[in-house]
Amino acid sequence: MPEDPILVVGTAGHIDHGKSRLVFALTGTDPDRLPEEQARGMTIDLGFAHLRCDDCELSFVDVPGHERFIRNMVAGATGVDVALLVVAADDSVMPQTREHAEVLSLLGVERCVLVLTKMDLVDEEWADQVEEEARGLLTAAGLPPLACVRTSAETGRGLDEIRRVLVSIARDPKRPRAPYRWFRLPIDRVFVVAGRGTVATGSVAHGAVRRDEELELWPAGKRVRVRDMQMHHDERATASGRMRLGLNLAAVPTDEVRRGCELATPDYLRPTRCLDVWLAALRMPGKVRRQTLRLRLHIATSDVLAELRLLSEPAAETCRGVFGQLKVAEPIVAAWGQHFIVRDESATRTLGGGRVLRPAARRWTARRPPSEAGLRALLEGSPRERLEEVIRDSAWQGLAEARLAAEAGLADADEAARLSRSLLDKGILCQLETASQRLPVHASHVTSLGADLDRRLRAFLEANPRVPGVPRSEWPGWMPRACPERFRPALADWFIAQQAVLLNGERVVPLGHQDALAPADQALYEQMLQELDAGAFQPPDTAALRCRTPRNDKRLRELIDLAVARGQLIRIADGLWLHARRWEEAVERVNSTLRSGTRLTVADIRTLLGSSRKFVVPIVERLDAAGVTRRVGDYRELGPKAPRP
Ligand SMILES: Nc1nc2c(ncn2[C@@H]2O[C@H](COP(=O)(O)OP(=O)(O)OP(=O)(O)O)[C@@H](O)[C@H]2O)c(=O)[nH]1
Ligand SMILES: [Mg+2]
Repeated sequence: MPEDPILVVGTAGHIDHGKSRLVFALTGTDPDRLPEEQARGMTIDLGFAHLRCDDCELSFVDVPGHERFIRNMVAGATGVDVALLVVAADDSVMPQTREHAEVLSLLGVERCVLVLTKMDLVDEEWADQVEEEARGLLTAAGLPPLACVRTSAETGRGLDEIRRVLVSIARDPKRPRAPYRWFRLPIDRVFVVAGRGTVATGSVAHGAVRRDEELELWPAGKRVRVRDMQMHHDERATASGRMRLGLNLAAVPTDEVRRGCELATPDYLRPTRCLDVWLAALRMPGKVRRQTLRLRLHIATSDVLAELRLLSEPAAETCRGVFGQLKVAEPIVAAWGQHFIVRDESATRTLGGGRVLRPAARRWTARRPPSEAGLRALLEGSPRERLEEVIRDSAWQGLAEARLAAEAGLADADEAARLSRSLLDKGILCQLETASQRLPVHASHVTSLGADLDRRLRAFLEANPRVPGVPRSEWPGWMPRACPERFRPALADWFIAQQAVLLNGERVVPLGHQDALAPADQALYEQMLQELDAGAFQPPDTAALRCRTPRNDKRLRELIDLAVARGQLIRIADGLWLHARRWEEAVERVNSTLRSGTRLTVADIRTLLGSSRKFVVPIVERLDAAGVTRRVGDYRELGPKAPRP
């Protein structure tokens, strides 16, 4: 059975315009619960009330209008489905009417009802003018009102109409809902219930939660258990979607929870002190235009000092649609797409606001400057494009799917997995795999690494002209340190498989590599080969080579390695090489004799090859290793890889 519609309604508007009295008149609950509020006749902190209207549950968050308490207003306006913008008909639009309208718009509140209060004090023509002014303001703020209701708390006028409007919004099947499956609740109030302990309340941002579920309490990141929960004093076993919720947390001291803390599904959020953002609007706090500003960030129910750095020099006193990076004074949590407000450092003026693009960003530096294209992809791109950018930016970090989803603003880890697969299919990502793990990497990193490896490989071979290439076993060591060690062999193989480099025997060389030798080396090389060829099956070792001098010893050894890599020499044992022609001859002679049906002893082979005992033993062992022969007692028979005639 579908749940009854629930709507979280926030008030907004200038001080003394009748917000609290309206909530009282609608619900019968006075939202001004603090003694100080009662004494001063004004709202200081958030107030709460609720009303059941037919099948709809209407929750009210009443905010203060006083300019000194805007931080409370912002905390309350976070997470409301619809705002009642209250304007006293006898006073019309005032400074906090404007400021609240701007805050609502910057926080992404999409639905607003204009309420003219105190209609018992003015006539209709007067009210027409007030309505026109207020409508103009809201429309200019991008929040055209869904309805305008004229009310009086004295006479009760308009109250039924407000209820009717709210019920129709609550029942609207097209009401936007956050697509995220994770549970998230920014806490706006904490209190203790005797015998039950700490209760934290707030407007659920999105997701579902069950009794006894474990959540993370941020920014500390502590795991807590939901002992039980209530919506307006009604016990609930589960809750999902936008609503006011009070969560009774097991074994959490009250001093560990305060407004600004958040509760969320484990592994969804993580603390950050640096965020890449987009500012829908920003007014300079002082007379001078600056690229770096100190200000106060209001995000969800928390507010912290922050330093904002704009991507480019501000062109005017008011910027619109600009990118920036926020460095905050204390750790906070944030998610992609989240709305925020910025106010001046002394908290007297709202300067603007925007949305989070990268919740956990790296500091912009001269060495690692921000990518405007990347920021734009996060702002305007499709979910798949955002995921692509998050993976590109994470380089070799290999974020888990849950993290990718949180940072790209995807519904859940399944969506991240599905979109990752489509990026892989399109070749936008490469996937490195070990037996048990996978690391998706943006193809651009692999491509640019390939170009870099090619350059380094060429430079290495140029500096070492007699080295025939990088031994395959050493090739993973050429992979970047940024790539996790366990994935380096897979990455190294990937370049070979993609033919970004070539495998020449067991050596890695760049494409089109010609190991041309300098003339002096070439002469020595040929001499060495000739001597080894002439040595037949009793070839000289390096010390015995006539072409060797004390000065060319190292060079000669390198040339021998090169000849082995080129397949012109066959390494038999330490310090013993046969010319490739001689090796083939040995294989041929031994093979044809064995094929004629004779078994051979080592002494027979020595005679067959005209060799001596010192050489023939390693040669026969090498023939065994190559599978040309097979040892049976004192004899050699045909091996499994003996060439067929
Ligand atoms: N005559 C008349 N007075 C009203 C009406 N609504 C509110 N008032 C009075 O206006 C004063 C301010 O009302 P509140 O509801 O406290 O105003 P508020 O907007 O909540 O003020 P803050 O919370 O401080 O921003 C109170 O004295 C109310 O009794 C109305 O419809 N008619
Ligand atoms: Mg009030």
